Amino acid sequence: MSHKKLVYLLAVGIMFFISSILFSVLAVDSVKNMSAFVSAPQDCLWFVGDCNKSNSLSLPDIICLVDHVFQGGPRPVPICLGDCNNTNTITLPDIIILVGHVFRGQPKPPKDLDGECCK
Ligand SMILES: [Ca+2]
Ligand SMILES: [Ca+2]
Repeated sequence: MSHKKLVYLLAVGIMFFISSILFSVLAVDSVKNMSAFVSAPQDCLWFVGDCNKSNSLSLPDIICLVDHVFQGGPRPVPICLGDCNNTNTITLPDIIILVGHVFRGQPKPPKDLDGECCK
């Protein structure tokens, strides 16, 4: 094997070695970023139905929902603050569920586990 061929093969080998290290570093980094994105703890701030963000469910929350549904008042943000049946809309059944909990001792509206209302 000639000296030129040997130098050429050595250079190709070194380049391959360096590129494989760079690739693995980048791949590990992107996997770390992806897993951080997937498993990032989300903000769990509110109770479903806590329309006035008081950290409790009571009459003012019902009034807040009634105002939105029947009077055109502002929609609670995030929507899970008023979406007591997890339909992604706020309508009369949501109010009925909240009234049932506040005045009749029925269970709390179910948590919105993939949203901000997971308390
Ligand atoms: Ca409240
Ligand atoms: Ca709803």
